[in-house]
Amino acid sequence: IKTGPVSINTWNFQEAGKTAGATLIQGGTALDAVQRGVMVEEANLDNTTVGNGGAPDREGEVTLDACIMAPNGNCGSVAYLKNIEHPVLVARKVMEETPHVMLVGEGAYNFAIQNGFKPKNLLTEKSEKEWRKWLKEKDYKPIINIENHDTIGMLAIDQTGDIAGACTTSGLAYKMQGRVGDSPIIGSGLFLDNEVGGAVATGMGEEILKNVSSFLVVELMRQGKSPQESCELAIKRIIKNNSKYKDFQVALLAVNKKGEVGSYCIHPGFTYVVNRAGENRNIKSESYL
Ligand code: SD4
Repeated sequence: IKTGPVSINTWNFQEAGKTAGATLIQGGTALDAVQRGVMVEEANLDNTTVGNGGAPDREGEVTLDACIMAPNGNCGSVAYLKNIEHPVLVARKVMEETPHVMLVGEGAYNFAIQNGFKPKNLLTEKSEKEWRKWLKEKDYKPIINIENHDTIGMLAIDQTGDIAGACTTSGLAYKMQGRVGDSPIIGSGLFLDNEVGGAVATGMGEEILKNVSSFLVVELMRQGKSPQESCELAIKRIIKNNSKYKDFQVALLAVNKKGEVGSYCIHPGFTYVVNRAGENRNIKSESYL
């Protein structure tokens, strides 16, 4: 295992990994690296699970969840945020410029506008068409590795050895109005401790929330388990707690302060990107099934 700067991110987001890696190589902070990395996917119209172009809820509204966590344990989060392309930037502002950790809905939106963010319609023609098609049957059944797919969670360790993380999503397609998933919840979609390492989650948010999975992974690493073992144990906890585990996907991804990386998921199909010294590698996660 090489020490030195490293970034990891969920799914096959190569550009995000490269952006974070480039920031780290230039001596940027882990916090800037994860912010810039996940912003690539927030702006990517082809990614229908994050930011602009995200699939809407069942009322046809795109609502975004995001959070960011700094090496000193500070964090910021937004949930149920509409019409703002880069929720991670708003989350960072919540962290740095308010006495709070989390702002939601109208309050988060008003805060963003007061801070100079410009409103933007995030529903693309393509997503609207898909939604109208869905309205005919209204069958709410997230498809493994498809509708649960493509939330970006990212962790980075910079040249000084500090770790930071971010997570951003539009959540599950055709979710109920007002639904918030795991992604903006510190401890569920993301958690880190600068003495130990960090973890991010993707997949069925409800199951991740019920098991506080990212926190669990970090606490297992604190007890001396490797990132790989920790992700496996945390996935097995989800499986133990829900006999219907074959019906949903959850994937966990972690890095410790030595730069060792691990990942585990329920169903095969989850991959992640590791960027070391500016070089991306896409890795297939091991799975329970
Ligand atoms: C959620 N965990 O809102 C997110 C969905 C996800 O890739 O990970 N999509 O439940």
